[in-house]
Amino acid sequence: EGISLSYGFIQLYQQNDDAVRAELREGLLDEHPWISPKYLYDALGSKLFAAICALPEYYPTRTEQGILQENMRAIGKSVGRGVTLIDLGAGDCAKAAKLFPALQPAQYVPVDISVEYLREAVSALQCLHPQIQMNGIGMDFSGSLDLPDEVRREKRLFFYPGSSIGNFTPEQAAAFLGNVRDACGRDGGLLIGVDLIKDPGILEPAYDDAIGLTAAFNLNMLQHLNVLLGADFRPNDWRHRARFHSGHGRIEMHLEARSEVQVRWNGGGRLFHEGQWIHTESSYKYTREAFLAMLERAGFGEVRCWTDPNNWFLVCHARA
Ligand code: AVJ
Repeated sequence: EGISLSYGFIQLYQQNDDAVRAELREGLLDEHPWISPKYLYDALGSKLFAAICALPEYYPTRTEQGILQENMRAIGKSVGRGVTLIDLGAGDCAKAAKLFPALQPAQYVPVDISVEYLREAVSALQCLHPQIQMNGIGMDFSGSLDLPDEVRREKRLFFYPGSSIGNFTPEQAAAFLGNVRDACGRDGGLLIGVDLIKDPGILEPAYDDAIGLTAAFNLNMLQHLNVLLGADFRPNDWRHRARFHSGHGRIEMHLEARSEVQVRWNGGGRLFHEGQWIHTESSYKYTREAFLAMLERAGFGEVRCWTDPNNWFLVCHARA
């Protein structure tokens, strides 16, 4: 007989299906069509993103990992032990798992919109670390950070790595950081990674790689929309685009119609003309100064920062 490990997987749906469909229709029918990047993450999308992180062109994951590894002792000292580690957009939980030896969290709470993918990742990780209480939460945390009662209130450390904060506009990001600050509690904090503004010659290939993984990631959103909306998008009708807009300080990803495309979904549809695009993701890049100012405005106290030798990426620990 083996040892049976049980863990509490909490599944929450903050948005019901009607609200999701309404949001998707609103974006698709807009004069400038858009879809929130959170819909990139169905089960396949989460796998494609994990693969993107291993691409030679996609420097953020590797650079952030280098910063965390180089400074693990200092980060561990700054954060302290026995935290309640709340991992926002946990995905395969690999980044947080690398912090376990230094932080020895009392509880690990991975949160992700991609529920099935998260469930598998957490059950595998729980087997490797039976001493850590793990509670996975499937939820869209972009609107509200209301966590269930199972999540301990003591020493909350929100972990928001990978420059996921870049998916928000700076205004949204400021509001979101304020929510995190409020959810921290007095003895809590935030460990966050943010991508820094750099040469477009480095930025753009990271979002338009040679073997087409990012293109597949972007196009897969259409298949996810087909499921969510009952739509009939054909990925072959669309082309992946990624450009850095220095005025906005952001990478934009689009899906551009290769020809005139008629799309239908339950209760509606739209004709897209050739060359028309759907804006599927913005990925904002910051300067160190702008990002630190935003943390301060969100109400955080003492902040410690670490970066890589090229100054491509920034990791910050901000106390509540
Ligand atoms: C998960 C939002 C940080 O913006 O770099 C990767 C997503 N999009 N390649 C990013 C992404 C295309 C990623 N974030």
